[in-house]
Amino acid sequence: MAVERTFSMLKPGVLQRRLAGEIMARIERKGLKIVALKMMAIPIELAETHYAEHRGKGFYDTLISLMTSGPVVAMVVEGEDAIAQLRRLCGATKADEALPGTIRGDFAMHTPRNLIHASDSSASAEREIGLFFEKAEICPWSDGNDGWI
Ligand code: FUP
Repeated sequence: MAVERTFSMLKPGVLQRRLAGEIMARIERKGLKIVALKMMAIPIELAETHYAEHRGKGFYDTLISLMTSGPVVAMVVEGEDAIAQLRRLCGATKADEALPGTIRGDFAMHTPRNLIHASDSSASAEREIGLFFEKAEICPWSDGNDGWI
């Protein structure tokens, strides 16, 4: 399996619910590596660019207003098959379809408040990492644990 980088973001509400540590712990325990991390308030233009594919849909205005309603935690996550692995950890987009054991399945009651974003393809990952991080903000590291994980 190829080592990939993916973009992830803990949405507004996660810090307020004191769930950031719990969610990041799940990502770490899986064996994925956090190689960039920052807390930020997203300007509306960035939220609109990030979610441009959804412009015009019924949930778009709510989505943009929720995404700009408080700070997010943005991350670059690295690992073998990281894009699909992280999507599986997150669970289905819709809160009533996300299975128990997944982040959304365990903590989200309502789809607009589904807690976490994770890129859905390598093209999205590359685009989204570029939107949120400068190259110098990505900090690759090695722990010699690869054989154990
Ligand atoms: P995902 O890739 O799982 O984050 O899902 P999408 O890109 O399809 O949707 C982005 C966000 O829009 C979701 F995380 C939540 C919100 N959304 C809704 O509120 N209602 C919908 O029917 C679909 C998505």
